[in-house]
Amino acid sequence: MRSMSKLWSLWIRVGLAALSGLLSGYAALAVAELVSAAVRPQASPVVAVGGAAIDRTPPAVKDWAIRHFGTNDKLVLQLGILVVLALIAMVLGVIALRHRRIGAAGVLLFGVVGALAAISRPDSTGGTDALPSIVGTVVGAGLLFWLIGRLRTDRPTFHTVGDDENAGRPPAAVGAAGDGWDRRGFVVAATAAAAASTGAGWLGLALNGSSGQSAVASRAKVILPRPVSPAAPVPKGAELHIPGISPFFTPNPDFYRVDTALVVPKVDATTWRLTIHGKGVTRPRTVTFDDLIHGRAGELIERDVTLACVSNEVGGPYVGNARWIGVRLADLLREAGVVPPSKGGPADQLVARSVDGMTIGSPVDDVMDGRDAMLAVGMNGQPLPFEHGFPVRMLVPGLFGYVSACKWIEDIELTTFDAYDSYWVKRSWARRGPIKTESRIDTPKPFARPAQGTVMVAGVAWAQHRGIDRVEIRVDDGPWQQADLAAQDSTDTWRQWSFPWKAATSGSHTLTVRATDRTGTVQTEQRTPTIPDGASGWHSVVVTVQ
Ligand SMILES: Nc1nc2c(c(=O)[nH]1)N[C@H]1C(S)=C(S)[C@@H](COP(=O)(O)O)O[C@H]1N2
Ligand SMILES: [Mo]
Repeated sequence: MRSMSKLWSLWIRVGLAALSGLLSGYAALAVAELVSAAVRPQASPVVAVGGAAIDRTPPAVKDWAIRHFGTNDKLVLQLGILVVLALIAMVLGVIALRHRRIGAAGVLLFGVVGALAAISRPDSTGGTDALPSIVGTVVGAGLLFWLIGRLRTDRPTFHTVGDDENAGRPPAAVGAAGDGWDRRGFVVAATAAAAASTGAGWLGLALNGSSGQSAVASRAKVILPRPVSPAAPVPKGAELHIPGISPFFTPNPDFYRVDTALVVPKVDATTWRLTIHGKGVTRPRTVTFDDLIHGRAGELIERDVTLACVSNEVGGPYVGNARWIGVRLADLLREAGVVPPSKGGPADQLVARSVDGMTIGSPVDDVMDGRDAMLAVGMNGQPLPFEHGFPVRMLVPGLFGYVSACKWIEDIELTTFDAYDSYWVKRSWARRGPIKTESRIDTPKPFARPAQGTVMVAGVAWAQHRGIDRVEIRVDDGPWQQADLAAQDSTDTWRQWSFPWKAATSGSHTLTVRATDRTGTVQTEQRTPTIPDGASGWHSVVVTVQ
């Protein structure tokens, strides 16, 4: 009986050791969060390690994550990191029961990992980025050392289970249920640590959440300029009023978001600068937000442009249309002395860099060929939302976002494709990413059960900078039939279409759509994955007519 209760007591101590590990990890992260509020939110270990993980994620996995979790991919990543940390912390706690120093050193090791991740992030501001991880894990290791100390018995009963050492000792020395470990001390220390950590973590989160106040204030003060070259009014009939179809303009809150930023950069427009330099830049220049807004950096234009992501699956949601205001990028480049390669210039690649270290490379010829490439400051009548690149982002109609649409831009370097691979290109996406001719059925939804009669099939088609010429629908294996096209706004925007389908026979039917662009290219049936240069294939929807 006695050895039974001893075994029981051992298990309790092992459980409490695991709990000690968990509490130490919690304290470490909470303190790190608080310290990161004093340094910068991006230096918090989960953000730094998460960012490093994103950069090292194989392209196929990244694409899978975007596909399955959408914009929640980052939340899922952070939760995953926390679960792994919790498990490791518990293991370290149990190890510490036997080897207190090793357990505590294990916690410190994680501090080193977090610190290294933080200082090696592309947007790191230096050694102070290591502080949250270091201070946090020093506190965590100290706490583990202390808590495990309470769990220790005078003698290492841990490995003497079986040889009944306590036999003959007075009950007081053994303890009512334990083997002489400091129960009261443990409970008090553990409770105090949990409470203090919660306080520190909460304060850290609150401070980080309210960081970037100057950026928020600077955005509130932005008055969008009146464009010298306004967008043509949207033609009558460009917007169909069909339930379930994507609206012609995607409202800002609904606009898809794809980026690698775990913490959305909050950039103060009043201190923002953009530098243009590199090969063939005879007049390197730094411009301010005021320069852009007041037209000193180039003509202010307003244009409707549809943006699409290379990670968008056939039929997927990562495409949106907005009315943008910005400075014509070609003006700025010409002022800086840039000559496109087709006219003999030395640089064929423009590399945009963001404040968070993203690099996006666009062909100089595309940017300067007369299309409305711009440094955008306004989106659908608002200053850019922080998520979409405030204060300034790049846009090049006709190119996927990963090779054109740098958000939070702060640097433009002229170079060559031979000399430099940008972020996504290093991760096996193609150097050049022109948008493919695509179409999508928005309504009916897959597995809808429409009644017999006329079913309105409708959606959008896009082939930016070429324009959409025709959209066709096929029911089951029937002939291709022309859909009705909404009026074309510009060749840089998507085009809505509709097709009143006479659904005569009940049962399951497959609706398939394909578009033809104005160069005569028909959307290919051939299915390709998103990697390396965007998905292709026809979108189809299966419905059951009642
Ligand atoms: N700084 C930065 N800019 C970025 C990205 C990013 O990860 N970081 N992602 C690019 C990609 S892949 C796309 S598709 C577009 C998406 O822009 P949106 O989030 O405003 O829709 O932004 C581009 N610009
Ligand atoms: Mo993208």
